[in-house]
Amino acid sequence: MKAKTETATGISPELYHRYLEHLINGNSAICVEIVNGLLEQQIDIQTLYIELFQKSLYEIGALWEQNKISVAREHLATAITDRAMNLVYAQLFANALPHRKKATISCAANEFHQIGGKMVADLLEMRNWDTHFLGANTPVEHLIRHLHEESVSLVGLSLSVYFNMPSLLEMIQTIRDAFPDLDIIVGGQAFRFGGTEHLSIFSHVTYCDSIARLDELVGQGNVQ
Ligand code: B12
Repeated sequence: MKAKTETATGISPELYHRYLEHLINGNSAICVEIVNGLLEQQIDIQTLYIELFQKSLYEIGALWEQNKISVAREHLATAITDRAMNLVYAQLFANALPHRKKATISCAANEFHQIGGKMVADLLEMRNWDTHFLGANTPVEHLIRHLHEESVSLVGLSLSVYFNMPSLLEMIQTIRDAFPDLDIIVGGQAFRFGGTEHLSIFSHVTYCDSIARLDELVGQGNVQ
């Protein structure tokens, strides 16, 4: 059966709830079918990411917090989401331009939430950035080595849990020491209730409260 959308750019509440139910029940095949249906209808990728993947994972997190689902089921939902995101890559990389600025996206050391950072990396690809996504828990010395090897124009750092703030700040300081003028953007749920004041002591570090601001903050990555 084909996925049903309410508009060309949105996801109907009915479809969302069907997807969520199958996500919770671990029905990868149906989740994949729904996502493939939306892609066939040329859903905007950012809408897919935010209105389906992010929304459902936030709901999964709330259910886990209320002890209504197990940690195992939360891991299952995350794994299905990760698979579903991989369905977009044929489309995402199809029109990559040859000359693009490089961006590296990473989680702070000890930060295991990586779906948000992966989304940001993809959304930068869509804006013509040549993006390296390093995933969760990157040791700071290896991030620095990577930045030296790749000569990037932008670093994006993701933080989901507030208790990892010291490792984020250490990471920023170490990048700042090695690359005084390199632009850094920081985002993630750790800042939901504050914490951006820790970032204000650094130059060239911008907090991004929503990926809707990516255009304004980083623009396009193609070399003019
Ligand atoms: C899946 C999950 C996990 C998985 C992660 C696996 C993986 N492969 O990623 C695992 C099991 C590892 C995990 C562990 C823990 N988790 Co958890 N987890 C989640 C869950 C359910 C989904 C996370 C997710 O992918 N969300 C969807 C993405 C798309 O959203 P996002 O991360 O917010 O990203 C968006 C924006 O924030 C932003 N963004 C993010 N990064 C960046 C970076 C840049 C540069 C920019 C510009 C933007 C940006 O853009 C993204 C797109 O809009 C959330 C629930 C929730 N509300 O998200 C809890 C949640 C994040 N976890 C939570 C907790 C408490 C934990 C643990 C401490 C639990 C424990 N006691 O062990 C540990 C911490 C582990 C660690 N050291 O990091 C809390 C965090 C509360 C807080 N903020 O302090 C949450 C919110 C659950 C809850 N409701 O309480 N978790």
